[in-house]
Amino acid sequence: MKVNNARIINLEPIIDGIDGYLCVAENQREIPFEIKRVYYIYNLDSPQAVRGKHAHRELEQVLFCLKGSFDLLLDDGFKQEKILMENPQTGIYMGTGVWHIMDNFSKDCVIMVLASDYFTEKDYIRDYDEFTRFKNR
Ligand code: T46
Repeated sequence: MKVNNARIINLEPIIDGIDGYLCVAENQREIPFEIKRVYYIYNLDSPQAVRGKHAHRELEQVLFCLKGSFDLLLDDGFKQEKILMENPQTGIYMGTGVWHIMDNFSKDCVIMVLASDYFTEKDYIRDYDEFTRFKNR
């Protein structure tokens, strides 16, 4: 990937024929950190819905689009990359200091995020100028 501190994590599905596919994501294996929190986002019916617009100071996360699709814009302060999230096997690892914006959600979109720590608002950088200063510190 072009953006620093972000990469693709491909989960190899266990294919059970007519019984469907199964994907596994384990601590410190497919997921490169200890998972302390899982959250999911759904009910993205509005075409105007936009989420993210922030970066994290210390949190690491892996995002999966379990159903439907959305666009994920990543920005490391120098380079930007837009990824179409539409495959539940494909996770995006976002390390510290990656500004991200999520939009263009399909109505049936379900996003799951695995995070390396508990929620704290202090870890968020929600102002782009502050993000630029953080990256140039
Ligand atoms: C991220 C992207 C991918 C909590 O109270 N606990 C939580 O664990 C989370 C994730 C959120 N919240 C509260 C904080 C806000 O008052 O829920 C509200 C919505 O959170 P936010 O506006 O940050 O949602 P998104 O979708 O813009 O961002 C979320 C995560 O917060 C963020 O860490 O990287 O998904």
